[in-house]
Amino acid sequence: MAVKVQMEGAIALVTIDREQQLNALNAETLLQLEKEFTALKDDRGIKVVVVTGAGKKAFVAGADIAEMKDMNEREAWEFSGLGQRVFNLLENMPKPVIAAINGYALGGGCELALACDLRFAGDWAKLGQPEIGLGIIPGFGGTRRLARLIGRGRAMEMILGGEHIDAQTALEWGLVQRVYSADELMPKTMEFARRLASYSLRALQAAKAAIAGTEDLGLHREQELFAQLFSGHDQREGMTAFLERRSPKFTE
Ligand code: CO8
Repeated sequence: MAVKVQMEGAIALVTIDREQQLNALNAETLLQLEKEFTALKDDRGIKVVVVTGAGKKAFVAGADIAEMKDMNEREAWEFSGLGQRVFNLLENMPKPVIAAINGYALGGGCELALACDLRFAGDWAKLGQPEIGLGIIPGFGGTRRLARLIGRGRAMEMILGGEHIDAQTALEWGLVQRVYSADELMPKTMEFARRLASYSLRALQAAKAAIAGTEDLGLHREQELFAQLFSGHDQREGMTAFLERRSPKFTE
């Protein structure tokens, strides 16, 4: 199983466990996450959810490029829809969700962190939306959530520029709330989670609902634009070049 869930009192620790692929999200992993998040949503014994990645190198290095490479427009539309559905479920979870960003949070991995309520990062973490270099755009809600969190200018810089930013910059930009050393990241995250778990679930739920509201993110547009990029040359070239470890030659 690519997703592991451990309970510690009223805290659920969800670990994405595909360490060899830097925890990249394929459809199977997204479906497992959907199943686990649905169960946690309705579990009255769980008050706080913490999401992290297996190993020391990556939180999640993105959607699985090898799986996406040969998708057609329809398949890309469905894959984007699946990711959006799972991340919406997380964002709308009626209890706080904390991302413990233990390394690379790129593409779909950064989008996963954005769907959480709080982001605590290791000081070695790198965050980014590098999709542009693959000939695509973020397709799991990142275009809207990033702009909402750090503003349109910085979202443009990250999504058009495609560069990674370090944890300190992410902290300055408000993309993460706290930065910890490798020794501290999980203990401090769990300590904060325990603090939340000592409060009333009803009050936590009300606080989250009041802050988050029920805004329509307009993700349908992102899904459509994302999928259209799978009907041409550059997406396939970008992903093939990544897998072959060479620079892409974009022509469109
Ligand atoms: N997908 C699949 N495999 C991956 C991914 C990924 N996103 N990232 C890393 N891997 C694999 C590598 O292919 C490699 O596999 P192997 O050992 O079999 O060759 C293994 O993980 C280790 O990676 P590297 O050897 O590349 O490790 P490095 O330390 O050299 O580099 C990086 C680490 C910088 C994280 C590098 O792996 C990298 O750049 N990864 C890709 C990052 C990226 O571009 N992410 C965005 C992907 S696109 C996306 O997320 C779109 C989201 C919306 C999707 C919408 C639905 C269709």
